[in-house]
Amino acid sequence: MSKPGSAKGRPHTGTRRFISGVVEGFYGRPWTMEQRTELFKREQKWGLNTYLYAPKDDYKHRMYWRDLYSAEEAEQLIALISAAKQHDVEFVYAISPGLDITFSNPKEVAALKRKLGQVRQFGCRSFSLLFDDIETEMCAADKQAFSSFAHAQVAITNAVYQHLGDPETFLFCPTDYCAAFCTPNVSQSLYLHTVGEKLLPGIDILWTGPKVVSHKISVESIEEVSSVLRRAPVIWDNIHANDYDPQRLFLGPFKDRPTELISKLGGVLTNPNCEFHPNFVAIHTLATWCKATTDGGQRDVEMVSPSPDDEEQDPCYSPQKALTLALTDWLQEFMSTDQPGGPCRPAARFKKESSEEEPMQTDMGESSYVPGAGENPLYTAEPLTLDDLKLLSDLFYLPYEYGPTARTMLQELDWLKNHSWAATAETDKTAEWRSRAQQFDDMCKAVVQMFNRLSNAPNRRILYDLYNYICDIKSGVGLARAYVKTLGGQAQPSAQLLNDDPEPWGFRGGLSGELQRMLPCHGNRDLFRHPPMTAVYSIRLYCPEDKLEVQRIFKEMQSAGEGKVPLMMQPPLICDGLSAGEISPSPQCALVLEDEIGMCGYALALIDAKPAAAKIQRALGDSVFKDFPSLVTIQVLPRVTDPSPAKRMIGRLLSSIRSSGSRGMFCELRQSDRRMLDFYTKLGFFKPIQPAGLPPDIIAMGTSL
Ligand code: GDL
Repeated sequence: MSKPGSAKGRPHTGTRRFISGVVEGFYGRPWTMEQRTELFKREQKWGLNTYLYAPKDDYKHRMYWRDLYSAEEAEQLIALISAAKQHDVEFVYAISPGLDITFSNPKEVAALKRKLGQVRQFGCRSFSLLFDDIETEMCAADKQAFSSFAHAQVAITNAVYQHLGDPETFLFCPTDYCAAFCTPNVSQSLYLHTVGEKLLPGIDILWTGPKVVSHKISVESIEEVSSVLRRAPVIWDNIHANDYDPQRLFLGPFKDRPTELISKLGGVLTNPNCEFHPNFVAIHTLATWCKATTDGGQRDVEMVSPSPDDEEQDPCYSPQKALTLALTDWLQEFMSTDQPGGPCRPAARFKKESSEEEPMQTDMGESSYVPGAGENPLYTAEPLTLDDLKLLSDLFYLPYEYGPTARTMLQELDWLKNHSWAATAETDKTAEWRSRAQQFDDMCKAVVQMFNRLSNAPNRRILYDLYNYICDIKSGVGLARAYVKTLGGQAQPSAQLLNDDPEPWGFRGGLSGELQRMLPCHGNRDLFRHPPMTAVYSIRLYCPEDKLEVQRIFKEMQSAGEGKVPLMMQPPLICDGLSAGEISPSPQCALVLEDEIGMCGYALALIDAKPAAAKIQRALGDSVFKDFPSLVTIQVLPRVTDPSPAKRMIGRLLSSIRSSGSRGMFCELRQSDRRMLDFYTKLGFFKPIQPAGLPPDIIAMGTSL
């Protein structure tokens, strides 16, 4: 496989050029012609060789795919295709006819050929047919003509490919374009097998990896799909795509794709953020990745031995180093003003010692305003720094990962919240609480400073693309900061955000946010609490030999949860006897959870909880046992970051208890046990109950069966 770089064609035999670059393939406002031309310049500079034109919401690419381009549009496309050529970038024109094409109608095939023929006249030599995100059910006419959807797509693709004279680059995007879409799986997918077998060998196939937005793409997964497709796929990478969530932007490095893949793929095209300018990092780091070689060949930058933070070290590519390189170049871009839309107000001036630039002034001939004695000094903006950009990237990192500073902020806020009892009362933890609160405040301040410096950067185009996101994060951080101040007993005006009648920025997210907060699973996928699951868990029935391990987990969790009041001074819970092995769980009502290390959790239940309550002299009213005769307890070690195994255990116990004829089940929790309180609350079906006879620090939650 030759290295990326040249835009010469892809010979069908011998060494094929590695396709590298960008696919404009997202939903939403397409990029402008000017931005695309800027992209070609960058691609050339960074050694990327391809641009795939596939903007989902461009009328004539998808919805009105049959319509030919008008003279004016033609002029623009001709200019664009020629700009790509000038910059040694291969322009691939994609069309998405799948929304309404009738594959079996020759007129439709003719329309497709006519449209692509027109684009060929514009100077384009490389094409692509995309069948992603469409209905998989064929119309009656097509069902008669083709034995499957794959057969229909392949027939039309092969016909168009041959009509265009077997172009050297021709890409096909299947409807099942990631492993998650394959039934029953990649190796047994009839659809993929048909595509692999019938699609002409000169046609490349696009693939997004295990998922639409793939966290990691492994060598094994590519080997598997390559053998089904009978060719190396070209990755359409959605790692930086943000068209599915208006609050997210991805400024982290290209990551979690081993460079060993380079020799196993036909290429990689990134489908990045909808906003053009923030894609600097996405594209720059992809270019660095593409330059990595495993054969010890020439490298522009030393990419070996990444920092110890890198979980999986790639001998040829360090995401952290690639990120620093990208941000260093991006900083220059922020500082450039040689374009319309640059700063034009005196407010955008910089402190003299830190910038060579003349203050921008458009007051045409008028002398600058100089404040007199006792008047307000002029606003001076500090210049943006590399650290600001590092922080920005950390806050808007990758879909499955926050950057290091963002992670620290989340951890610290979580700790401050969970130890808020130490904030005001004088305990041995109070000094630590205050110092950590101060550090948290400093981190929040750095975000505000970064915001200020960014909003004064000379390059306004980049700023405007980032603006909504940085405002949003500044506001979110402001709320957290106010909250910590409130916990620490410092009455700050900003804490008003948290009162009963907050401003609209105190409750964010609109209707969509509102709906999400109402769902019992809200927060289940928080990256902070539940990073993507990589461990495999198994749940099995408890047996008497498990007693010691269950006791161990119980003790471990008890000491982890120790708060202000030592445990022995707290009233016991009815379920403690179950966990401690003093009471046996009811048959079929006990489960244990295991991972590759060993037992990591359990869920135990009693169909009739009355005797256990009597054992600890808990005098609950009879009415409680009438509505909720059964009792459950669950513990899961902190290393289990995914909430689903615990939920599954509860689900299984609920059905066992329901089938025993019980009317309801309850659990007891200590008020200080926020973790379990949160767990039961998020399940959605346990509600607080207040039976008479419950000690003050204990909460009971119940569910009817
Ligand atoms: C998709 C779409 C793409 C979109 C992306 C992220 C492919 C092949 N198609 O499924 O247009 O931008 O998800 O939302 O990825």
